Amino acid sequence: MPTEILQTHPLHAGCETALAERYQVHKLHEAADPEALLTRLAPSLRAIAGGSVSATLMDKLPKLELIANFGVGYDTIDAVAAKARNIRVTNTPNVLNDAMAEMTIGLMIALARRLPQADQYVRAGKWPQANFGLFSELTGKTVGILGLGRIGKEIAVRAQAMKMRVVYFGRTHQENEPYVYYDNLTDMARDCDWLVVIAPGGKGTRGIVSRQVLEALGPKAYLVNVARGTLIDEAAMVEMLANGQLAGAALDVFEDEPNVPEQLYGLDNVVLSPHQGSATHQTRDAMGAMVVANLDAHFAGEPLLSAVI
Ligand code: 8YV
Repeated sequence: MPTEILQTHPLHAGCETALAERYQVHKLHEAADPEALLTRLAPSLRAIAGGSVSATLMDKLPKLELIANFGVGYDTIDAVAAKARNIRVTNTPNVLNDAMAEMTIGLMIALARRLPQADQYVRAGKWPQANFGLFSELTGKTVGILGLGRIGKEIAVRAQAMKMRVVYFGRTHQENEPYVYYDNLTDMARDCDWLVVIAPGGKGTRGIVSRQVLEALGPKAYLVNVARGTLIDEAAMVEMLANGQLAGAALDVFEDEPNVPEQLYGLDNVVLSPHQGSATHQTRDAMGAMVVANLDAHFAGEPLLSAVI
């Protein structure tokens, strides 16, 4: 009898195929009666693939040993509850660093040079009538990175390739990094032309990009969020973008995905993207492989590849 695992939401197709080859997979998101499924699985279910795991869900699955999250950010898993119940948690670090960094620089250029609008302009046949305009460039500007972790460092390298000056804010001063460190986010925002948000989500960072930070960033500066919507005071951000108190924003993540504040649709100084940071074939394949490898390691009694708990 193959080991029974639970999938909490749709996963990358290759990952689903590999899981189905090895395990008996139950899909919570497809269950006609999720509660009945959980009751039935309670005596046997040993692992979850995917995120969105609350303490309540854990309590319904007393034999749960492992949660293998598809993603580096595991803010949808109650990590404290998992630890208290001796449930291990794994994520998918490193394999998405390059895709995330590419996306970040892409969003920055798209925002600065108004690439979505340029495309629309040409398609609408407006080019013969007038020039599209002149815009700003990244070269020579200062970018402040909120969260100089694995992905933040890849963004920093690429920003330097764009001839930008890189500074950062985070919990710790990383002495070996060549970038200027700020121990105060508001101070950094005041000194930046761009603020890139790439710190983990969760309680510890909720609302860290507050109205005060956004005011310090100011009407000439641009905001990029490729982390989690929860890090930014979204209501303040929308209001300030609409009032010209921020120059613009490129947003891949939102507080209540897939719902986007409707006011953003009407703004010309934003670039919107549907949480695509890691969405490339090679990266999603690698993330899926890591989910499977963590499950396999666990059930083979081997060390987990990427345990966070
Ligand atoms: C998502 C991400 O996991 O890794 C993360 O933390 O946010 C993304 O890579 C991805 O959207 C999975 O659905």
